[in-house]
Amino acid sequence: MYLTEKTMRWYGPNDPVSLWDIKQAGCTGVVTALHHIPNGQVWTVEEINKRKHQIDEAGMDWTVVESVPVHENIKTQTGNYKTCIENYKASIRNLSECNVKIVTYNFMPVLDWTRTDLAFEVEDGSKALRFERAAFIAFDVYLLKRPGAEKEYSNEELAIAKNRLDSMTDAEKNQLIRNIIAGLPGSEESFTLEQFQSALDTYQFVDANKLRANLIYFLQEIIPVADECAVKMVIHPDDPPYPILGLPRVVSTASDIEALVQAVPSLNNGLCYCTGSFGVRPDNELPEMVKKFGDRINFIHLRSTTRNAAGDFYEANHLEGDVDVYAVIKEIVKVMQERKVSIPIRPDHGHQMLDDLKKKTNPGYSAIGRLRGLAEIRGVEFGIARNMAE
Ligand code: DNO
Repeated sequence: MYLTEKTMRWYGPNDPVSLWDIKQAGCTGVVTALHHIPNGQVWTVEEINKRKHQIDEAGMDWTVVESVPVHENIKTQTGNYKTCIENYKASIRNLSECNVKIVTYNFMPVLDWTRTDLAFEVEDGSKALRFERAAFIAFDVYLLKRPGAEKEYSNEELAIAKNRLDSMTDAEKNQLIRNIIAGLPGSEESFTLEQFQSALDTYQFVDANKLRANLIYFLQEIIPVADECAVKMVIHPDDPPYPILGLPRVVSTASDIEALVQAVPSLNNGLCYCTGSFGVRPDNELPEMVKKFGDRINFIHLRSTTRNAAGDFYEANHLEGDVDVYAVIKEIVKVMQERKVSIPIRPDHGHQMLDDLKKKTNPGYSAIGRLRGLAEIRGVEFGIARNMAE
């Protein structure tokens, strides 16, 4: 019986959650990255091994890299992008040499994942991450004042956003700005408002077609290297899974993934299947996507969101919300038996709860909420797998 390999994300030696915490949560694998190496530069064998030894000492494996970030110049194909791609290839080769064989990345312009509220109190008193559309529009139109932004929203939406803005104190406005542009954990970029607008401007001539072409070019360059050294590259979907701030996004739906597979069919051109990101779109059929891309799903982020008609969503408990986690896990268990592999999984995010409410934690990545998520996921998977086997 093949079960998923249980992992948790670790932000390295400065993470308030220790490797021993992760081990006690029942993980055998760790997901981490060399966040201290600037985006675009080579990860050397020496630096990779240093990190690997820290994880070995806690009796776990460095199962997945999340992420080797893709430099903005690669996404826009400007400046030294060719050098950045060569450096990326060198990092893949070096990781392989150290036997780290699964590499996550994303191709979201400028921003990685985006939320407006990092401490949204849910009814049990725990805190969740939330994306509130009115606050986001208020940021875009009235705080950032992005040229032309108001044309992208309806009059009704603008009126709601203006009301929302007027309800905020200055401190709340500043917090909203920081939440969006100061970089959530794991995103490699952080901006001031001026820098942020200039970063957006670099996409003036990059529409969705161009971004997709640039992504395919990148894949055509790096996947042959991944093939040569048996590294599985897994792309993380856009979060949220639609264009924001006038920026194109091209990894949001099954047909987006299909286009990448068509262009570069190697199975090492794979997917980090993130139910929390894909699940924000009601038109993404999550269990179907596992069936469709099962042969190239090589890393799983499991979490659920609750969305509403206004376009807001918050991160629900792992077995609640709009994602049918049971149905997803069932398909994953089937895929693993067919492929005869254990796919690494991590509980993606978790509520800040219990003792963690008193601590300074990385938003989404406190220990206890993820422990709860992992325990629930593990139980569901175990039940499904045993049932299938009997
Ligand atoms: C957020 C994460 C993302 C993810 C990157 C992958 O919690 O899932 O930041 O790590 O998009 O490159």
